[in-house]
Amino acid sequence: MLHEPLELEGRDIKGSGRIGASRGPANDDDAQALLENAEVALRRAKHDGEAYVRYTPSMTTEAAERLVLEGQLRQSVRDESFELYYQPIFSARSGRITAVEALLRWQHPQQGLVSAGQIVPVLESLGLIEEVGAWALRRAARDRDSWIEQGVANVRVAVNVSAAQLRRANFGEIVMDAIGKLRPQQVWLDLEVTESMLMYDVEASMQKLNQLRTHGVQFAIDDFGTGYSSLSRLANLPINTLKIDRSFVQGLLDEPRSIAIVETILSLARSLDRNTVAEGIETEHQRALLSSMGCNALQGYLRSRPVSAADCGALMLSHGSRTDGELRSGADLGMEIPAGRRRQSARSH
Ligand code: G
Ligand code: MN
Repeated sequence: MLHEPLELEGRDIKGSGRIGASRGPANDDDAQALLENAEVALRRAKHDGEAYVRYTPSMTTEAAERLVLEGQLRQSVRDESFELYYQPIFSARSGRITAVEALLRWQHPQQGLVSAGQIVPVLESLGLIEEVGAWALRRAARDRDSWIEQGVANVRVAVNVSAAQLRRANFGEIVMDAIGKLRPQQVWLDLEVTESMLMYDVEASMQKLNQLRTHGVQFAIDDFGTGYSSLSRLANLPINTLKIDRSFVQGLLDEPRSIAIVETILSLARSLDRNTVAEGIETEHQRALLSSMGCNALQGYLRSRPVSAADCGALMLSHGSRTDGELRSGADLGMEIPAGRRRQSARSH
């Protein structure tokens, strides 16, 4: 009803509206309280994109908890008190660490380390994601710099980008500002975006990606297979890597559908000349299967959970990703690095 057009001076005027309702005396018998509750319901309706939401008392508790969380997050943005953890990505063939993915973590005052999945939506709704996103790029650049100083080889670092960041007209400048000052001659950054982000405004996205590509930035599509990429558009996008979503990897054993999807993605990647990374490898069986299917690289708990920057540096040094050793198969994972070439690692535990 709210969405029906209104006729005004011969023209159809389209309006929209949302309703938040609360009922007395069930919810409250005080008019003021009823109105406030209705407003809580209305805010929920707007947030969830619903036309009509009826108030329930749990909404007040949730709203209060959210307010506390928002305050804490805003404070953390001011203090830059977030952390980046890194999860290695391994070559399927050699076992060597080829890249690491930076993952945002937040130190919750009571709950300990909270992961990106829980805080990114809140940061997005508060309009803080761009600031935190830029911080993550600066931090990733700095962490990489210190790994290089410790003797790690020219490792690539993948950083996740959120839709709000990519939508900005000056996305390219924001990225270059954040990373440009550090070893600008080195090409090391992969930005992970999702299918839906790219399909939102394909023309604009393409321009932004191409602009950054001229500076050596590469792109990966995260959680690939879960969105609705148009194949013809995909072929035109300057994407280097498809990251096969964890859900398909987990379904490989008992869902024939997952095998079919993974095979399709791998053959698509081959014909478009893109790299592939399988996410969420947890078992040796999954690793062997994906390697034999021709997937280029693997990421997951089987080989390494996300670890701190210091631990990640140590991991790379101990796995032979060193600048002082040329790329030899003997330095691949699983084979010992000759003791003489071993360097004191910075690992703290
Ligand atoms: O959307 P994206 O692929 O960037 O998400 C990465 C998230 O997946 C991280 O929070 C990371 O902790 C989690 N993750 C990484 N490897 C595994 C894995 O092997 N199994 C599961 N269940 N989660 C993983
Ligand atoms: Mn990712």
